[in-house]
Amino acid sequence: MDSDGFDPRPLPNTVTTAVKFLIAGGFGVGKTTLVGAVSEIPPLRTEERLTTATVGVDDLTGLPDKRTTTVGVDFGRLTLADWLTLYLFGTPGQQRFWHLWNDLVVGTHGIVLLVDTRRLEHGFDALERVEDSGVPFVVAVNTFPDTLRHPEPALRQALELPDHVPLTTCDARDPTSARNVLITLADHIATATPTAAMEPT
Ligand SMILES: Nc1nc2c(ncn2[C@@H]2O[C@H](COP(=O)(O)OP(=O)(O)OP(=O)(O)O)[C@@H](O)[C@H]2O)c(=O)[nH]1
Ligand SMILES: [Mg+2]
Repeated sequence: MDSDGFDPRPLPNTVTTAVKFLIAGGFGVGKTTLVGAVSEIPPLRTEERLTTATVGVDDLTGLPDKRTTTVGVDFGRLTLADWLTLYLFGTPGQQRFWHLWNDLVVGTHGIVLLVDTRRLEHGFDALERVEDSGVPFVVAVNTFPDTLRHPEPALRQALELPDHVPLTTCDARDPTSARNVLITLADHIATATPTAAMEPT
């Protein structure tokens, strides 16, 4: 740890492959929470306080504790295997920051689309952007205490999600659960594109 209290955690010198994952989704689905839960370095955050000026713009239904919102990007890192590191970029969820998307998606190997099934309608625009990007993705339902357990076929139908796109559930606050979502995405990419550059050289 340096004099500023920052722990730089250098990348292990066994790592030969780095991949870029985006954590996307609508407003308040838990993107910043997930990046913070799994990151092995102190996550970079660009949070600003939500104020009364956003009442009527930002739907906080079901999010009584939410005080801030991402206005730029979240950044974290997770070394998944001794040869493989993931660079994690959490996207902003609010529509007024979506202009960042086109830059964020450049060079992305895979996307986690987080959804909150209590507010599914807020995820449709993000899903459309993810699908349009052509980047392999998985959908993860972030479960809140009052999240109803919908059967997978019903969820797939509601999201119009093709069978080849993995659909999983997680608790974005839990490092193991969040890590499993990233493993699901890594496996999906490896299966979808067996010759992908994620293999060790
Ligand atoms: N109970 C529960 N609360 C969660 C979970 N994930 C996030 N939260 C809470 O839900 C709120 C939203 O989390 P954020 O991580 O800020 O969501 P976000 O998607 O980054 O939000 P924006 O960047 O504003 O779009 C916060 O108050 C979190 O503490 C979860 O898995 N379970
Ligand atoms: Mg956020």
